[in-house]
Amino acid sequence: MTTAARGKAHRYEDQPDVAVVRGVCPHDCPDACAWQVAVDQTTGRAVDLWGAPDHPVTAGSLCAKVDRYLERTYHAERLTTPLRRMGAKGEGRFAPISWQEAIEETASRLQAIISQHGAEAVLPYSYGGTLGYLQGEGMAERFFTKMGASRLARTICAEAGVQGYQYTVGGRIGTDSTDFAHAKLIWIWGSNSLTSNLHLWRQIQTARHQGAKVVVIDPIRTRTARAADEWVPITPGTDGALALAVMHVLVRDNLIDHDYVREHTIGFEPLTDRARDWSPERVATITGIPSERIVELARDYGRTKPAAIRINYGLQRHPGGGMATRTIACLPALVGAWRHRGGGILLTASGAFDFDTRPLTRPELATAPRLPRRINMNRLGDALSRDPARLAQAHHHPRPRDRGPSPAQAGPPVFALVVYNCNPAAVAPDQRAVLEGLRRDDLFVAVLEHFATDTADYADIVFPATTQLEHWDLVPSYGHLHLALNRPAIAPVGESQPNSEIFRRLAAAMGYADAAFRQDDRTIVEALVTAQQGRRLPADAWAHLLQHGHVRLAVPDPYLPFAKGEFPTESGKCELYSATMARDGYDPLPTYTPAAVEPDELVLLSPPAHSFLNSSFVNVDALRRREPEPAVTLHPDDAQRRGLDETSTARVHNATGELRLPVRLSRDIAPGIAVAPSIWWNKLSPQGANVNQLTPAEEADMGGGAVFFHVPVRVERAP
Ligand SMILES: Nc1nc2c(c(=O)[nH]1)N[C@H]1C(S)=C(S)[C@@H](COP(=O)(O)OP(=O)(O)OC[C@H]3O[C@@H](n4cnc5c(=O)[nH]c(N)nc54)[C@H](O)[C@@H]3O)O[C@H]1N2
Ligand SMILES: Nc1nc2c(c(=O)[nH]1)N[C@H]1C(S)=C(S)[C@@H](COP(=O)(O)OP(=O)(O)OC[C@H]3O[C@@H](n4cnc5c(=O)[nH]c(N)nc54)[C@H](O)[C@@H]3O)O[C@H]1N2
Ligand code: SF4
Ligand SMILES: [Mo]
Repeated sequence: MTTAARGKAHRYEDQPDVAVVRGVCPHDCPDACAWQVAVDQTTGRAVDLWGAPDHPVTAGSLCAKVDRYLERTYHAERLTTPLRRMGAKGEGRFAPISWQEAIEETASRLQAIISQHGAEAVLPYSYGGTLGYLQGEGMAERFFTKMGASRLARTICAEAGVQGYQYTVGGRIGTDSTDFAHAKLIWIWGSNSLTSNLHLWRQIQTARHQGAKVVVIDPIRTRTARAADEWVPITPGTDGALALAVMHVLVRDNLIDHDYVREHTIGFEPLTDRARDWSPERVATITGIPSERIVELARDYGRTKPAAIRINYGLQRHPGGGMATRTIACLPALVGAWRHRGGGILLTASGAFDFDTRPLTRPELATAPRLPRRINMNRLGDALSRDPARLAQAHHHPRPRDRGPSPAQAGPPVFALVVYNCNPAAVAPDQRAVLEGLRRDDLFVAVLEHFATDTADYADIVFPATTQLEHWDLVPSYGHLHLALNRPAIAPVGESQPNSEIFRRLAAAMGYADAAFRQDDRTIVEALVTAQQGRRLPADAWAHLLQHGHVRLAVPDPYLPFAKGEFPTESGKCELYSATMARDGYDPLPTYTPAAVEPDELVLLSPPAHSFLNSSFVNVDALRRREPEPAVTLHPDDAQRRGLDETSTARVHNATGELRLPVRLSRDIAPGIAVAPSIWWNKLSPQGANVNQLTPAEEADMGGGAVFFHVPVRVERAP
């Protein structure tokens, strides 16, 4: 792939009418690939796109989805003008209007709502359409801060795990993903790397060529599990128990790195007592993993050095997901894995960026006397309800010690929703409640989008947004240590504008006179970079980015964050016992609490489809054709018990909703689970509704995180 990409670059270097522009993939993916775009200078069209050969992680290749980015950018259904709704909400009938009309109408609706109900009646709603600093929460943050709008707790993906992980190690940092190449044992825990983190696989392959063993712990035999040396099927939501049994064996068999534990951890004695309760025999009945296998896993982990764990977000989308992540994060310290290059654990690298984002977000623009309320994005259905009790429930309270307000103090109902970089009608839990809220006649909805998504169909006003080929941005990574600059390669398609410009225009129409709303995109990006120079970035980072397109963070190379302890926790140690957790209302020691599942229920999992990125790319025909039509996959034993086979249609239902899906059978899943792929567009699904009809808006134990993978359902033959 690398050679091919180099060849390409050379081919265009010989063509004076083709310019090659550097950029970076904006998608919600740990790989943050740097790319290069060939643009025909006579037509102004992008004609080719490939992975940057000189980026250490991208190494010349993009994934199959983003290989189709030009198709997506020049898609016949790209939104090219602002739109005003003509039909009923959800119907998707619009008429084109001018930018001036769209901006003025939106600003005047917002102003009327603010003067009648206060600025908290406006709710911004955004997530991972782009991970760019600027087109993500850049100008948008300035705009909503100035307004004093409700704030959004962006909890839909990773919050439970991130909070849990931080209790143990203190920061959102871990093993450098490129160091996985040096590991001798790799556990991939709750992650389908070949689908969702492709470029890690290259490091893993390097490690395997040098004799490393790769074990995948997952209820599904994913394509990653198939490619690995071993698949350990686990009952969903029981990973914390498995980690406790591993600790039990490590202690019992004395596979502990006592020096590391003594110097760099706190709470080993009480942890030892706790782990004693979690014998492999007991945990076998919880996890479905035979006790001998648990013992083998633990011994392997204790004896192989370096051992690296790639833990990811699959296992934390559960009621006990925060505690499970916190528990697993203790393991590397117990065996001293942090000492070695290629040892440790990686959940996210985002904390390594830790930029001072004030030059971007401008917190000083706030004028409200107190911080506005914060709404948990997983509770969108409740947030859009007129019932004060439900609205109170939508307030973010990430820890037991954080109390939500009483209904009387929940604040005004939401009367305006401004959606950007997100498709909540398809991706948010409790879809019925979300759609019911979006249908409210007294709710004004503005959506910034590339396409008429399920969400855009509910908008009063739709703004056409530019893609990454058309705007400036700066993109960090949550999977590696390289920052990349994105330059616009082509002119905006149609009349589309960057999010930054749309909020700039809205700010002007709202009468926000601050200079912050007149700064241009390139200036903002440059100011953000220069503010980190000499701190998180090398002193010449901006010049380097302009020339090379990407730059490594100014962190040591190799990057072994905890080789000498130095955990950014309260104690400065890896907290096996956490006083912070006790104060926050949790058990200070690792533990496991089972989640409720009735005997006749299956646990429905809906992990990402290989060819989609969340709900992005579902409308790219070539990619949709690669995905099988939505179906529910069952273990043959579970199907037989229900009188189902591959000719049947199943009724899959629970208290949240119901779907009818064709049945598929597979022995590549653990018994007791059902699998349906995410995240189809509702309107492109055979039934007009996707799996989020069934996912409840309940919260995980930490961070107000979503529980997309703890969805108990009943499955029976559809009449
Ligand atoms: N192609 C593609 N790539 C993507 C995405 C996409 O939609 N498509 N999404 C992107 C986003 S937003 C994110 S957050 C990341 C997600 O990346 P990851 O967090 O790595 O998530 P997945 O790769 O979906 O892997 C989740 C895995 O967890 C498993 N799982 C579910 N419950 C449990 C459990 O209780 N225990 C264990 N051990 N495993 C469990 C599922 O079966 C699944 O295989 O990927 C990003 N990359
Ligand atoms: N059942 C189930 N549901 C899930 C998950 C699951 O595994 N199963 N995964 C969850 C996870 S991990 C996540 S992160 C969320 C993801 O949910 P979202 O963050 O909503 O991700 P996408 O579905 O990709 O939608 C992003 C939208 O942003 C738009 N967009 C992209 N770039 C821009 C831009 O520059 N400007 C504007 N205005 N728009 C842009 C895209 O066109 C797209 O429609 O979904 C969650 N939902
Ligand atoms: S989605 Fe991920 S793997 Fe694909 S190009 Fe973007 S960053 Fe790379
Ligand atoms: Mo995510």
